[in-house]
Amino acid sequence: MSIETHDAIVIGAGFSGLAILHHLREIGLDTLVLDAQDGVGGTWLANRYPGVRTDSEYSYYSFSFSKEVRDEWSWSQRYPAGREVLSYLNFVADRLDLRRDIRLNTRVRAARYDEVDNTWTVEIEGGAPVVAKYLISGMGVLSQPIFPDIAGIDTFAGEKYHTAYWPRDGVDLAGKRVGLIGLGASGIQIVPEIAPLVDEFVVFQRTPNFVVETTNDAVTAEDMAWLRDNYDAIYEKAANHPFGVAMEPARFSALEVSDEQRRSIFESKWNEGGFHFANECFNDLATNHAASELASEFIRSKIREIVKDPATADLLSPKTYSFNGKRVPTGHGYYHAFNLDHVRLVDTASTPITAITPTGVRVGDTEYELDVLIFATGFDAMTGTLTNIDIVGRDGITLRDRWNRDGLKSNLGIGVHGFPNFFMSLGPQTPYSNLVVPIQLGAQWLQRALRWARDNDVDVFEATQESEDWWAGETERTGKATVMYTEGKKAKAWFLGDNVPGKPEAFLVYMGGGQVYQQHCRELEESGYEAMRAPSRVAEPVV
Ligand code: N01
Repeated sequence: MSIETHDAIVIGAGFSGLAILHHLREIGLDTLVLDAQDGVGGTWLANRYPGVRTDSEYSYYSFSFSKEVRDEWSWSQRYPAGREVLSYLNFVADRLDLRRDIRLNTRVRAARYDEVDNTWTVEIEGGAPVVAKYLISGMGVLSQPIFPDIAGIDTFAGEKYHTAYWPRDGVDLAGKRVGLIGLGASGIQIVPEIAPLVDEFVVFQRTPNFVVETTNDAVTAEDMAWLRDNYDAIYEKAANHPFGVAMEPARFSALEVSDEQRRSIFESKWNEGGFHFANECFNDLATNHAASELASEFIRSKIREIVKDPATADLLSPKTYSFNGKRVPTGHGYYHAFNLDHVRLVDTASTPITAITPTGVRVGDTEYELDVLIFATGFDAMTGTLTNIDIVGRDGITLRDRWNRDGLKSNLGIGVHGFPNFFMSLGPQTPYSNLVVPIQLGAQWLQRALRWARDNDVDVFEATQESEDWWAGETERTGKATVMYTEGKKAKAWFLGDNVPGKPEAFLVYMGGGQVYQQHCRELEESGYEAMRAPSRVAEPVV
């Protein structure tokens, strides 16, 4: 029986998988995309919880490479809802005729490199294996959900949901007593959406967040016409911004202006909302602790203004770390929701959750009775999807064991030594960014790399050990120069791996700036991919 063979196999049919399929097809590579879900969309298909939407604005949260898609797709809101992003990705799949090379309901169990044939064999749950020269991960960075390790979690007799496994048909929460554990970006989006629907809402908070509220204006036909005329410039702006947003980087320090000027700048960017606050106020909110603390105090003052009950406002105000210590979430009426009488904030930092019981959640000795319990407890970020299956490189070592043994290593988050012809879209140590930008630029980089390999008869790309050591050093050096390190440690941020008990702490993302990262990718390309061409092994003589 002959085995099904392709030039490239991509795992994941989200933003990454769609972009890569399109770009590899353009250079004539026979590419197959495999995805465990029953539709395209990746994270946007999985995360269907109430309130899910982009934290990036529509104008730079989409691909720029297809004129057809740009001309024919219209967004309806400044921060599109999850279902609209999912529709967009379905539109992309249809418009670019991608579906014929996407196989859904297909869960990859393992992938093994064969040194003799220089191929990857991909094992599929309940199906025949498929083989390809190139294996590419588009499995997503926040796609391996985690549940908290709380005693009795399986005993809860009511309805239990994780934000990343939300039922397709939705959940009827009307008139119910609902509890929520987890207040990162996901929990923060859920709170204002479901608060008006439920009878009682108990929000269990372990660590408060600095939420920047925003408004969600309608996108008009004129806005879309303007965007179509200016798309390339907007995309370029986002690509040149450290965090991949189409904004002008701020030019001066929070410490070099008067108190009055600072307040006025904070106020105006707070009014613009969302990522404008973190990116456009001052140039040192991510690098200087005193500046980050000034932003923290401004947001605390906003919380006190919005939340009527002073004790609740105080609890919602982070004090153990400062602004940027966690990925800054965008709020859509988050703080206002706590003014509703039936919304109750329970502090589980001072008195921890002791158990989940069949009827609710116990905090210290107090039991909160609930009909529904929602977990917005996050993900094993950046590496979780890659270590959850067996990706087996040279000498039979899995990526999981390689990283356990040697620490997190990659060349630019794209390739790993010992894993020839294996590429990652948004692998660990890629930029901390609006992700659509590195996804698109990464797909274009890969297109050029694989075309070059074909034109130059190069059969194997494999990151050198030196390149991995260099990039691990760069990632650590640049990361440690930010408050994301000092404050992120205090806040147990996912980008340090500190949100997963037992996970070794490491910078899982590159904090040195998306534009600097892209420059490194260009240099790698211009060098003839030198650092991706580990010396090939010479076969041992047979005695
Ligand atoms: O997950 P998180 P998320 N007991 O890890 C709590 C992206 N995203 O899904 O802080 C009690 O941020 C934990 O508490 P603490 C975005 O990049 C994007 O919200 O550890 N609580 C925390 O509050 C984001 O940063 C968008 O004390 C426990 C929460 O669970 C990333 O995904 C939308 C606990 C987890 O927060 C992750 O966001 C949504 C325990 N044992 C997400 N364990 C958009 O832009 C965990 N927690 C659309």
